[in-house]
Amino acid sequence: REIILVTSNENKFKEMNSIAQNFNVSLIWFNIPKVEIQADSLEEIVKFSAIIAYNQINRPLIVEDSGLFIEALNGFPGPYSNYVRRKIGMEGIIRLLEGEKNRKAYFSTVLAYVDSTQLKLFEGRVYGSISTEIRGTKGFGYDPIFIPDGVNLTFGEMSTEEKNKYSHRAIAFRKFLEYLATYTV
Ligand code: ITT
Ligand code: NA
Repeated sequence: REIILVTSNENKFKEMNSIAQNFNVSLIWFNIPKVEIQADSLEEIVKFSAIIAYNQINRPLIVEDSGLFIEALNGFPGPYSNYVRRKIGMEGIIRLLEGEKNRKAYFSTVLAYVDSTQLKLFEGRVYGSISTEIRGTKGFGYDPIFIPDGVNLTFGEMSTEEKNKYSHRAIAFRKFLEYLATYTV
């Protein structure tokens, strides 16, 4: 079975492809810009992205939108994670949390599947904390400052396979793959 993944982010493709193989799904990477509206929730953003992509491609596909939600900052940057990373970077996040004891945060992925009959959402979350310094050179985005609960490594210090044991994206994608296994268009 083939499923198209629309994303401009090669790391997302790599992470998901390594899981897809275990489910006998071949993931086809469409490296085209995902159209992103500005909205206050990942769900709303990804629904629009999915519909726009489906209108262009007309084949069953998935897109996902992810964000980092920091408790002491009331969930900021959340759906604005991309913009915030470009503006202030990981250093900026560490600075915002200077002297803050509560470093709890979670990553969320909302994945949308769309075909000719439906649009369906799958969420994945991983809880953890923001490190006090940047650690590791693997992964992408905020990986070097996020420590998932249960280990002392940042995502930036993990291989793709290790990150997939914990990550928001892996959780959302496995939920989708389990659904897909029971579903025929
Ligand atoms: P798309 O083409 O799929 O949109 P993107 O990299 O822009 O790729 P998002 O909009 O979903 O992806 O990501 C929002 C921000 O959160 C962006 O700065 C990412 O680098 C970061 N991010 C997303 N997933 C992440 C992960 O697993 N680990 C670390 N940072 C992540
Ligand atoms: Na994006």
